[in-house]
Amino acid sequence: MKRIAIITAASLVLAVATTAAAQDLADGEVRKIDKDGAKITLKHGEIKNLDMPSMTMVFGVKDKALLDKLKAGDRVQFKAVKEDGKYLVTEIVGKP
Ligand SMILES: [Cu+2]
Repeated sequence: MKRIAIITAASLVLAVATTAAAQDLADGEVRKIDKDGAKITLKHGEIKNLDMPSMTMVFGVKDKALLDKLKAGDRVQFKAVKEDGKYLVTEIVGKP
């Protein structure tokens, strides 16, 4: 009985680690673009790497060029990080 519990725990840890790497990109929908301010408002799904539930919020962007081809209403996948207490989008991928 004890052995089964240990094996189960080990596979759970492995599954969580694998999931974290594969799901670095979060789903989002563009609500607002502020190019001058280098900001984007996104309605986003769960962001696993930030341990954040879905919500609508403003992110800074690492590079203003990320906003070039985006407009409100676009569905995207993006990567966000927390840097110096601020949430920053570092990568945005359009969704077909
Ligand atoms: Cu959020």
